[in-house]
Amino acid sequence: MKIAIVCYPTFGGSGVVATELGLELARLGHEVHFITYSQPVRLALLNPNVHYHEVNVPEYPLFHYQPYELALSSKLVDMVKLYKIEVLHVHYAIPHAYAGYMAKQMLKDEGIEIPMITTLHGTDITLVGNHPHYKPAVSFSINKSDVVTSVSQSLKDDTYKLFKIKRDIHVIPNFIELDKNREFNGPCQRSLIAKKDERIITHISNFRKVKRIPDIIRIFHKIQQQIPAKLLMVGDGPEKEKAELLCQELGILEKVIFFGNSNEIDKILSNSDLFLLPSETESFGLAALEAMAWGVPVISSNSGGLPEVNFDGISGYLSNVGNIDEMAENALKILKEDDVLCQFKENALSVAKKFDIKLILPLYIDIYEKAIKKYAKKSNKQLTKPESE
Ligand code: GMT
Repeated sequence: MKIAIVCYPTFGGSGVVATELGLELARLGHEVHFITYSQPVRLALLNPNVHYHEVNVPEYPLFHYQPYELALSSKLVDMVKLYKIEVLHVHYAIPHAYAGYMAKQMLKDEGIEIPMITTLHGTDITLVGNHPHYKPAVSFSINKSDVVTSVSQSLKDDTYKLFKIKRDIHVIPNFIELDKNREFNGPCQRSLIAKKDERIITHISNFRKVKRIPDIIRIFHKIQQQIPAKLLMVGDGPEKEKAELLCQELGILEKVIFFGNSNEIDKILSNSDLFLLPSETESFGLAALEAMAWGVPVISSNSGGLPEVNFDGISGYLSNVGNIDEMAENALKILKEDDVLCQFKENALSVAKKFDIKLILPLYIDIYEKAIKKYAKKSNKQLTKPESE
């Protein structure tokens, strides 16, 4: 198949999912075209089936806001025609589904019909898309998609609650590549980060308010009062500076390492003993799943789709949003004894196996194939219409 993937190229979960999906499809022999405004952070281009087309928005003094949707929809039209792309898969409704729909209409005008799959990722529904300024456009473009998928049951329920959606939403959970090289864990790596007796606790995100960064610092503050520990804070965003100040205020700055955005996520996770994700809301929690794939148990809130990923008492523990006392207690339950930690690590990995890319990818392939077939039938019908019509 020839598939166009539209996504955000940044460190956010939706871009990571889109990139990993595209790369795996390319490995299976499909031709994949990434269309976005800069090269996705996890995109390795050393595969003849992987193409990357950059969307450029020319500056013009009249534009107070750059018309990205316009440039994206035009780029989609051009690439579909040039590469004979058969299906559009847009990740994150805003503005991708909207631009995708416009591209479909422009193509239709030229006699080319192509299906569009929209994958909802979370904040496009629960935070941004729900804003009255965007809501009508988001509802419209979801309803105009040929197939809609969401990354968790919880996100599907939220979408029906928040928008007037007239079509089925297929739940296809996020996934993880379990077969990749997971070899570089070792004592010398670990000793660069922490002392021998210290537990390593990690958080990875875009440091937005929704991640409740101060809760992470306060949970760690309680943990390190009981056991020797280090906190690794990976990522960057609006809450980072406040977090650094809070660490200073609590007198724990020397026990916390702020890495900023990193391409060494695997190395960091391979050396971690616990992952913290106390988010206000999380449609899935890909970062938690990535940790679990490295055998790292998770202490998280129980909001959104997190209970579908982190199994309470098995791969970690879940608590109500903001209950930092319980989160710290649960973290200590896992971290205090080596044998308990070992059991949780094993459990985290076995839960992660349920989200193996090998199990999830066929669900997307099935959707693409059915959509392409449906459109082929449609255009055959049009071709064979009697002349009198
Ligand atoms: O979590 C973020 O702020 C990034 C955001 C994104 O759109 O990239 O993540 C959302 O999509 C991820 C991939 O499907 C999910 O794992 C995250 O849970 C979801 N974030 C929220 O719902 C807050």
